[in-house]
Formats: sequence, structure tokens, C-alpha cells
Amino acid sequence: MGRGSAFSLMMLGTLLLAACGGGGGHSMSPTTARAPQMFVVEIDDNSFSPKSISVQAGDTVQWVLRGSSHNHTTTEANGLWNSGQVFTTAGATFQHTFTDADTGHTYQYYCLTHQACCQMQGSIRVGDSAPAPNPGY
Ligand SMILES: [Cu+2]
Repeated sequence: MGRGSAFSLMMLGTLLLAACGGGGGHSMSPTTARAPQMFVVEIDDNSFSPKSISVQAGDTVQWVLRGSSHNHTTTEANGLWNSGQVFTTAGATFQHTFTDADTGHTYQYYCLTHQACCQMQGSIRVGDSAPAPNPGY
């Protein structure tokens, strides 16, 4: 009994220390909670991978062509971004950075060339409150 209690107190102390140690400051702003990150989405025939990702404001998504060029694009459904025909050689990239105004939004995008035939499409959720994408995105 005595030994068990001491162990529990030690564990509790460890947990409290861990809980206090993480944030690095007292700002509650979600946009400054961590450094901006880069997320890579690979373009292959004919899909985006990963298909659906979650990011935070300030983060950048970079699409990279793997394999050979087949006229892929990344095109946001409402025009927030449109790469056009930039994926001409393996390793070609296009990127978009999300801002505070994007928080809470889910962006659905597709390949202009291969959405109709192959459902080549994906989604990006910005912030923890962003809704789930439509089925297929
Ligand atoms: Cu395509």
C-alpha cells in the first residue's frame, strides 16, 4: 500500500511536469502555438497522397510530382489556388501557404485533367475546427 501510493504520487508529478513543460509561453493564439510546418503531398498517376491532410494557419502545403508528367494540376474548387501546368518534370513543385483567414475552412481541390476520369482530388483542413471534406475528397 505505502509503496503503491508513493509510486502514484511520483507518476502524478511526472504528468504535471509534462503538462507544464510543453507550450513554451502563455500565448493562447493557435497561430503562434508552434512554428510553421511544410506538408508534402505527392502527385502520382492519378492521385494525391496523402489525399486528405490537416494543417494550421501559417503552414505550407507543397505538391511534388513523382514519376512522369501527365498534365496534372492542383486546383482549389473555388480558385484559392491553381497550379496550372507546372508539373512538367519529376520533382516539380507547387506550394500554397495558409493564413489566419483560412482557419476553420476545409479546401477541396482536384486535378483539372484527371478529376472526371479518375477522381484525382483531395482536401486540406485548416485548424482543428475545420469540417470534414465531402466524400471522395
Ligand atoms: Cu492529374
